[in-house]
Amino acid sequence: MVDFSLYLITDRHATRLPLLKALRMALEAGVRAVQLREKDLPIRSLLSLAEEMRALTAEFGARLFINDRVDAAVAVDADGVHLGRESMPPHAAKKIVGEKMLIGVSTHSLEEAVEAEADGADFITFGPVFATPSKMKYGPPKGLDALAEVTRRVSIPVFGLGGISARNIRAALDAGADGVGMISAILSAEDIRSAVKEIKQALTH
Ligand code: 3NM
Repeated sequence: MVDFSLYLITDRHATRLPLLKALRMALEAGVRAVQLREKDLPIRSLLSLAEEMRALTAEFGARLFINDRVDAAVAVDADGVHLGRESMPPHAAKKIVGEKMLIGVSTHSLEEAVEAEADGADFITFGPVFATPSKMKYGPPKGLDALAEVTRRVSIPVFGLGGISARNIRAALDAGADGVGMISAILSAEDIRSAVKEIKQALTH
């Protein structure tokens, strides 16, 4: 069950702190779901980071997702796997991870969103909603109208992603999003704990 509305995605290059220290602060302030997404790490380093993150998230009763690597998700007993365009499709991942692991899928168009749901995704991210610092990687912003359309057309939870901060969370929720995903608004914040608190406040008001 998707029981969180704030989805923190990692990028160890986005924080000046050691990643695990930054994550501990975010968890202390109330983050309940984290996706390990360190695409440039070779599998052994990724796996040992995943093991450390499994222990850390368990300490806080938080959910751990692993980006792309279904094998690593199984190996560390993660709560879910997050699949992208280059990952195996949800129906195939489900055969490996079984029924109790959640499957998140990154989508960037209405078609991808509808397809992800039909193929067995438990939830999707849709984006980039707003301009992100790394615009080159994720393409131009899709905007709130596109987010709203996706939320109308799928019945699984939709997380708005890309350029999300405390300031625009209300707009994403008003567009129908069930939650939001983010990297820099948390990991690059001067004070991670207060950033998370402000974001959580915006999510509940
Ligand atoms: N995926 P920030 S946008 C990892 O659109 C990611 O699928 C995106 O970082 C997508 O919160 C994005 O710093 C970056 O904008 C999110």
